[in-house]
Amino acid sequence: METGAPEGRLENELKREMEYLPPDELLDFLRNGDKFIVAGHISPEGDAIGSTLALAAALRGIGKEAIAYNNDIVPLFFRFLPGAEEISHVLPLNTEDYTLVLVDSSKPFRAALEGVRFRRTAVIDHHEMETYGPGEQPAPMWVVPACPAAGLLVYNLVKAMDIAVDREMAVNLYTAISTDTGSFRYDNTTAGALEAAAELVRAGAEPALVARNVYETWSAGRMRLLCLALETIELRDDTAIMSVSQEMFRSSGATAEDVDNFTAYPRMLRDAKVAVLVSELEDGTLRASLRSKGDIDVRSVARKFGGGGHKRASGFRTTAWKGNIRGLREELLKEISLALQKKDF
Ligand SMILES: [Mn+2]
Repeated sequence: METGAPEGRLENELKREMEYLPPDELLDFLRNGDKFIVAGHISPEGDAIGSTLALAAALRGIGKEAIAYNNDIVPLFFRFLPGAEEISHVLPLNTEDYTLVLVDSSKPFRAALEGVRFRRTAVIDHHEMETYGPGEQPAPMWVVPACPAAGLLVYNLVKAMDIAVDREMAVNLYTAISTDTGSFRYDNTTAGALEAAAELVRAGAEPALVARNVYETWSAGRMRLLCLALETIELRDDTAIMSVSQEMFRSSGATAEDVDNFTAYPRMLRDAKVAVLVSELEDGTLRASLRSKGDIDVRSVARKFGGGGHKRASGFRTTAWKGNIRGLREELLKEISLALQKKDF
């Protein structure tokens, strides 16, 4: 009879919990600074925005100046987040007086901040380590690729700094963790993520309210776009691929951000081990999102096209197939099929 968690699993879980303890270097760094800009990656989603807002609020809570920044506008689904309207899209003139804290990303260009001079730069991220040129690496860096969400790191950071988690912070962090785990359904859903979520609910986050805002606020245009996109789904060699063209955006009246998370649909197919969404931007640039339901490493595929991300969630943009959705679909199916064969071997 099997009871409880297999030992190896428990050990891994404990190891993960340890990894969520912020390094002292980062704690000192934040305590000693006074002017911060907290920024997440471009095309921000729940984790990038929730983490940015919660950390900025936490720093303000201990008397620091903290600007929440993102290069891009906040997607409609995340405008309900407390403080979302305060996210700045312009930098102060004297950026060199400010310390940059990158969240949910670990290189300034991911936040469209390359070339901007800051006093120092710190990183809180859960993506794979990037590679850095000489003198390029930010410090301190707290990068935990096994962590389900940057929001979970920020939560542990806030706790380690003895900052009280108020309702607004709780909503931001709960949204960060729940969206990055696919509402606690994906492989990255750990006991630690669920425990943090429970504590955040106690602190005032309302799961139903968050879910309603994130998942049940579609425009009619977005629903029409989905109908068109569903028609393009093809399942081949364990990969389900879907695409959205500019023509489809035009005829449905949907906006570019309406395609966010459409990968959820091809991945619902029982036989899909990998789900892909190809979408066409206004200038013909193609964007691809790759999701893996198991052990297939889709990041290695994304890298071949100049992108990156996580093992089970990655993506890229390319101008090499300008407007040629069919061509990129075929190339992707070929590359993913190779990755799948390697795995099965
Ligand atoms: Mn994230």
